[in-house]
Amino acid sequence: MGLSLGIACAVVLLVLPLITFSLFQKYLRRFYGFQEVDPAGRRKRSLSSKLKDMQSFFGLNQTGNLDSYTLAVMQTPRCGVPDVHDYVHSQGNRWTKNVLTYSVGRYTSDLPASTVDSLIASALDMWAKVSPLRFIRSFSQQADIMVEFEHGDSFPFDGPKGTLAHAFDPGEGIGGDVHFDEDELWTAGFNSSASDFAAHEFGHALGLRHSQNPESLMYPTYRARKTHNLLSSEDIMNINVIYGMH
Ligand SMILES: [Ca+2]
Ligand SMILES: [Ca+2]
Ligand SMILES: [Zn+2]
Ligand SMILES: [Zn+2]
Repeated sequence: MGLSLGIACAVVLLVLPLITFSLFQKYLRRFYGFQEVDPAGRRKRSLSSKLKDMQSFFGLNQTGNLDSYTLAVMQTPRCGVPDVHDYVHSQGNRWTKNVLTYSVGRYTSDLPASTVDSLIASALDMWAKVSPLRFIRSFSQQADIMVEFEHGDSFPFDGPKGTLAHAFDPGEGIGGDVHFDEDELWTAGFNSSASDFAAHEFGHALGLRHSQNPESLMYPTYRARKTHNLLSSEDIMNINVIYGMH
């Protein structure tokens, strides 16, 4: 939490109220299941109650108002996977096998393919070290985990910043796939944290959800960490709950 709060005051001064309102609705729609009209005809939950859910997730004061701390979190680049899952149809949250294939379908034009390959290998290795899971490189377009820097699904990205990547729960087809937003500039300078970020997305591909614990690799916002290539004890416990111990 501290990481986002530090920049709160600087950020809020730069923001126009109108832009803010649409950002805020979009954020709650995308990550907290806010709907203007509830298709089931039940009483819809108000925007402010969804905002309280978001504030609670990030450990902020649950004011139900868009204060500067809340806004700062909403403007922090993050993963595209929602923070609450009860409204999303889930395909099931684990693979029924321990040996998974992965393949890079489309590379970014920002980095050499060999750099991307080694980032992905080291990100997957973080999970393999602490679980019975094994990852085998494949060149097929039908690998279990397809990694893409372009994508054609119904969850469009948003240009630079904002959402950086997203991933799908274990399952057939698009299940387990990881997509990075090619509108980001994936630079070599990003590398020190890039394997952590990729490992976060692979966590979703293995069935993990977002964590409220800022120490966890599965925390939803992107930030530079002091240490790299390290899972938190919570991450290790959660992957072991699903797949068993190493
Ligand atoms: Ca797949
Ligand atoms: Ca983006
Ligand atoms: Zn995520
Ligand atoms: Zn996608």
